[in-house]
Amino acid sequence: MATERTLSIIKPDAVAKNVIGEILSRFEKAGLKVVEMQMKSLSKAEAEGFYAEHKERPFFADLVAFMTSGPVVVQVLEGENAIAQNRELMGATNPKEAAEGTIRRDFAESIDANAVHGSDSAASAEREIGYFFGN
Ligand code: RTP
Ligand code: MG
Repeated sequence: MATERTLSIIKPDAVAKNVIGEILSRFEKAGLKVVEMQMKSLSKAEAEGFYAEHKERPFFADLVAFMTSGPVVVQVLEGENAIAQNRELMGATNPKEAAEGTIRRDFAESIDANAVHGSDSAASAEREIGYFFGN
């Protein structure tokens, strides 16, 4: 297995719930290392650009409104198989379908306010890390 990097975002609902530390702790306990990190409020243009792949989807406007509703914490996680491992720790997009013990099952309220983002492929990880942290 290869050492990979993936982009993770702690979304506004989780920041508001005061569980930044608990979520980071899940990554660390699973062996993923935080190698870059910033807390910021996304502008509308930043959120639209980040989720550009979804711009034709019916939920796009709600997604952008949610992602700009409060500060987020953006980090790069590094470790063995980091992209898939992070997705596993996160759980399904809809927290009602997320497995027990996953971040979304434990901290997310709804499919819109679902606590975390994680890159879904090597190509996405490369683009998303560059989007926030450059190359
Ligand atoms: P993310 O990109 O945020 O890590 O989430 P994901 O890969 O699990 O899900 P994705 O399909 O990429 O969708 C991005 C975000 O859009 C919202 N969404 N709403 N109402 C809906 O049917 C719907 N589908 C997706 C979710 O907040 C999801 O995280
Ligand atoms: Mg996605």
